[in-house]
Amino acid sequence: MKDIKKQIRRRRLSYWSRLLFLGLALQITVGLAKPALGHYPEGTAYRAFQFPDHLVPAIDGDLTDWEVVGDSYAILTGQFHDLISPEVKASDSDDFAARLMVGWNKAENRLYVAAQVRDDMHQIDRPAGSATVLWEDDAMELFIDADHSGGQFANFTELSHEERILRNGAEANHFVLAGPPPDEDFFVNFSAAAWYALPDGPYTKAAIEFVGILGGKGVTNYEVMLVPFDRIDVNAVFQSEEHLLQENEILGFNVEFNDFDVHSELFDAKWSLSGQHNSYRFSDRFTDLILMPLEGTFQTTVVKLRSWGRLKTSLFTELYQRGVSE
Ligand SMILES: [Ca+2]
Ligand SMILES: [Ca+2]
Ligand SMILES: [Ca+2]
Ligand SMILES: [Ca+2]
Repeated sequence: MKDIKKQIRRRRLSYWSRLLFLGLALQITVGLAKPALGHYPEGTAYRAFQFPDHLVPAIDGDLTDWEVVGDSYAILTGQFHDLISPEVKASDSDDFAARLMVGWNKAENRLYVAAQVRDDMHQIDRPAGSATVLWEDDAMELFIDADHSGGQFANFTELSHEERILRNGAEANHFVLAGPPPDEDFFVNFSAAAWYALPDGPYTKAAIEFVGILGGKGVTNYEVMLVPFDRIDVNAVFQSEEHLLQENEILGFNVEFNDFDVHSELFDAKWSLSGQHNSYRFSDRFTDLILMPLEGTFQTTVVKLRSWGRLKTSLFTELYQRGVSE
């Protein structure tokens, strides 16, 4: 931007030309502002299926309740980018294959995420009591920036311990799931708010189902429910700001699958939906998630119910008015 302004001054353009340039400069500024809020890959927005109230999934690791979500909503292996070997093009293989789905429900104000991962070596080898290194095993990392504010949200190494506790995970969230675990921990939230990291709580729920041989071939199901927040207070829910989900709204969102195979602490791959590094620190590095309206089939049911409701209301009004006038 500075260079553009210098050029404008140097050329001593006429009044109208200057106006034209200012207009262009404004457009460029607006254009540049978008990626800062997280739009990776550019021009891509993933879709979240709106669950009708009677079909919201149970968080139990069994994904049959996601069969209602059409294939067009599925995010597949080819849409992920390996942050370790970016030259490798993703496609289903014995080494790694994923199917990710995102959903939401308006009445309950909840986001739902489900993933199925096939892996040639499902590696969970951390010792018991080491939940802080959950991500060093085959894991799903989940990132949400509900109000799409962007910016740094974690890993404030330059701040004091007290400030870090307050700011870590306040404006965006980073969850990790890995299992089956050697202890009771398979779900952590790096926001450090204990109330927002419960595997069976009112604001978060999580489950993992693994079928296969630990250290060998296997299929892992991940299932998560989250009530979204614009701001998390580490101490209390009532001091936090819940985010109200709306149709067609765009949220900051990202998923990374960690694949450790032969080497315990060396990534074989780190599959990222946004394809950007440092998602654990900056929510600008997330991708976009659009909350879709109810699919047509379900809309008909709702419209029918509403029409019946209206019919009942008008019937009642008619009877009431008749009763009053008689
Ligand atoms: Ca389920
Ligand atoms: Ca693998
Ligand atoms: Ca935010
Ligand atoms: Ca693996």
